Amino acid sequence: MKNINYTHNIEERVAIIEINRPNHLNALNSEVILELETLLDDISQINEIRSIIITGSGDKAFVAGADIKEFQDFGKTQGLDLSLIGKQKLFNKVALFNKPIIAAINGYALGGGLELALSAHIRVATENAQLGLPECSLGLIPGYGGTQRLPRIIGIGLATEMILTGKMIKADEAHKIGLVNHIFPKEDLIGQTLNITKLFKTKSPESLCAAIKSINHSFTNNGDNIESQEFSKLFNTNNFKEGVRAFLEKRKPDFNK
Ligand code: CO8
Repeated sequence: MKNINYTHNIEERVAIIEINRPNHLNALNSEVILELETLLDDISQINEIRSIIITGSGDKAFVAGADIKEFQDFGKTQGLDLSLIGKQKLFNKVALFNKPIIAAINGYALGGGLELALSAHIRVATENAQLGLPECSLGLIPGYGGTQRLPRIIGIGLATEMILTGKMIKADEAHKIGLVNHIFPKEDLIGQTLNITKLFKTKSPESLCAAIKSINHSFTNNGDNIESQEFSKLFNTNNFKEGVRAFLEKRKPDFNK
């Protein structure tokens, strides 16, 4: 793929996606979004891969936003398409993915870049990361889910301030307000993130998928019902039987069949 470096480690059951447009600070244009969509569709079918890390190439940026050059001449109809298609192809696909996705933020995560990280299930960052939603400075608002997901993650008060001021915050502040879960040294970002993904290997993949779906519906009217539905479906999985049998037999479950 032209704009993505992709590796996977079947033994560790993890895929690493690196967005690779360093000369444009990894800004997301429609080509990158399409490549990510195709790759995610492929990975969703690979049972051996249990989680994904998304990061940016170079040491300056995770993703510095949607590609401003691409939408500079757009009108209302194209703007609506940009938002809806981007959500369908990438942002909502990430949020509802059937395996955990961690955004490893290695520098600027701005605009659509932060919105991509907000769609991921866990965010970790390097000390030099800077996060913000500067869309109002461009005469826009966050259009890839930022006004919806940021308040859910950090609360409406702080989210409103971040969106209306467009202010970038540094990694330590992002950590303090729960926007990123961990800060890791730059040189060991992926190594430390892999330590989190190792824990997913010891969980039933169907449970992780159901938990992601259920958590995505928190703050909605139907969340409670979705949780019960997802919970009940798991009783029909072999991995539920394996998990319970392993507990009773005082051994570790083997979810890797
Ligand atoms: N789009 C396109 N190109 C970009 C972007 C971007 N978002 N960010 C950086 N670049 C390019 C620069 O134009 C520059 O290219 P060139 O060398 O050809 O001029 C190159 O990357 C390097 O950038 P800088 O020289 O600016 O690097 P600095 O270290 O001086 O500054 C910054 C780094 C502060 C990150 C600066 O690049 C910047 O402010 N970038 C824009 C950040 C931004 O506003 N992001 C939000 C974009 S809008 C958005 O994401 C909207 C999403 C939701 C709406 C769309 C869906 C509906």
